[in-house]
Amino acid sequence: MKIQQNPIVKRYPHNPVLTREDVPYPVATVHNAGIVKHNGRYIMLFRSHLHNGRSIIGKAESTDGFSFTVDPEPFLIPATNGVFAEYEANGVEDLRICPVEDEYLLAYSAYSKHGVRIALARTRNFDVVERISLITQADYRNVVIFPKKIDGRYVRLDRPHSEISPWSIWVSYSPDLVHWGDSRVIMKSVPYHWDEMKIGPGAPPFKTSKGWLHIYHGVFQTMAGAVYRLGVALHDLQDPSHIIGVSDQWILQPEDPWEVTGYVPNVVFTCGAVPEEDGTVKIYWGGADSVMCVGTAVIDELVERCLTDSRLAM
Ligand code: BMA
Repeated sequence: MKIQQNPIVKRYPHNPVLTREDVPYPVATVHNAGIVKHNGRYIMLFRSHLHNGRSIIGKAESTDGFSFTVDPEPFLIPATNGVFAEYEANGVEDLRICPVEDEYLLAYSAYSKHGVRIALARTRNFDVVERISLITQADYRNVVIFPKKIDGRYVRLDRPHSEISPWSIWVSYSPDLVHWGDSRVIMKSVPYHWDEMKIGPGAPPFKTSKGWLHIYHGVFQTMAGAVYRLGVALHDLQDPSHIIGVSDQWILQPEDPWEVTGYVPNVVFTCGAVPEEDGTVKIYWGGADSVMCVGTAVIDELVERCLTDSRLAM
């Protein structure tokens, strides 16, 4: 008997939607893209490894969210002067596009000989980009910012590096996008669970009637290396530091050939998702750090998983 699988995230049948062959300048990979719908067009800001092993960010556009055309030139490369030049010298990676009130905040990993930290930039139209500040010290990755200020402050999730306790998700607040504080841990991996090794923020959270929905990544260490999967958590609308529920089950794991093999095998990694008016969400993920893929889920079903089949947040 064949067991019928009914995945909660339905893969687009023509994945991958973007590969290095689609890029008009030389790159080794295309992955871990932030994405939003801006004026009816999908704007994707994707990471590529150059042939020196360092990463830059390219831009692709689409009218339907599935078929993308890449700009002739990269969108964001390491800064060449000022403080950003020192901290971006070894590459820029895994950019999230966070729609916050009336602008887009771009949060990305900045690599240098000093480690990895998060840089923040802003744009309104994807033509002009203004760098704001380096908003963490070293050894932080995966910053996502909630769409709305709460009590006058911006709210972000991030993932500090930790050799002492499992890599966990933290919350911080800022009045001005530059100074961040009131930090505390709000979600941890669970021992002997699919996310037991580490977790980190994924796509910027988006609003549902039951809470902010956050698609995150979780990692499990196997004898053959780490496996990156996606999970989902629901945060309180008034107080995002309060987690209402975290789905016990993952929502996506590496299965397609371009997720199972590639530059880094067994990876699905998200930096962006687009909620649609019909109640679905398009989730975008890098497959094996090599290509970009998309799938669709029903938002209510993701919320339901958090409410009815939840594991403890910590
Ligand atoms: C993480 C980051 C991601 C990457 C993932 C899998 O630590 O480097 O950019 O997709 O590993 O290699």
